[in-house]
Amino acid sequence: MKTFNSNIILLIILFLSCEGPLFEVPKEPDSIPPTLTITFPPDQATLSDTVIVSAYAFDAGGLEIVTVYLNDSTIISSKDSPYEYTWITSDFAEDEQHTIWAKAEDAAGNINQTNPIRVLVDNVDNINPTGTLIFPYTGQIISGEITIIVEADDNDEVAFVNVYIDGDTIATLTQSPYTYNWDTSLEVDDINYTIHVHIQDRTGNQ
Ligand SMILES: [Ca+2]
Ligand SMILES: [Ca+2]
Ligand SMILES: [Ca+2]
Repeated sequence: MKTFNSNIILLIILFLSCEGPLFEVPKEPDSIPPTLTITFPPDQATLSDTVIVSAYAFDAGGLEIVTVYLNDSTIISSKDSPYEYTWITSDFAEDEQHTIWAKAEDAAGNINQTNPIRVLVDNVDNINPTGTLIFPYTGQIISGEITIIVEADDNDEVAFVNVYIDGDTIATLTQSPYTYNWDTSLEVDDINYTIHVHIQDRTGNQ
């Protein structure tokens, strides 16, 4: 009976001595959310072909998961960097805005999330070129050698400018400035001629 009592006392002493570090300040819990940015593409970018969507994330207490969304579909979900995704933009709607945003969670459950960025997918030039016949103007009386001047422009690139007189092609111009020297002395005198031009871009838009 005596032995039993002393064992209890010993156990109590052991228990007290094993109690936590009473005089140490407990470690602060991690309350700082991760640093997070989308490093590519930039907001409002116009994209074509294949691009690498990438994000940067850091947390002093360690990251749990980094998630990147494209139009609300998950394209990256990873604990470790690099946070990258190969995006074949031609698989997505042409001439439309697409949204990318990212979310990061640290080991303590703190969450940071980016503002959505918006990018335009533009793989095909479907915009017509523009242009004007600068010289001569309608109703003008001309003589001798004159220079027909066409102004042509395109969002992408002008492929060629065709110049017609009375429906017949007289010149195909591929270089700016788009001009053609017309020797009117070789033409029938005192009649009206109709000049018109046709402008085409590299994709075939007219
Ligand atoms: Ca943290
Ligand atoms: Ca387009
Ligand atoms: Ca065009």
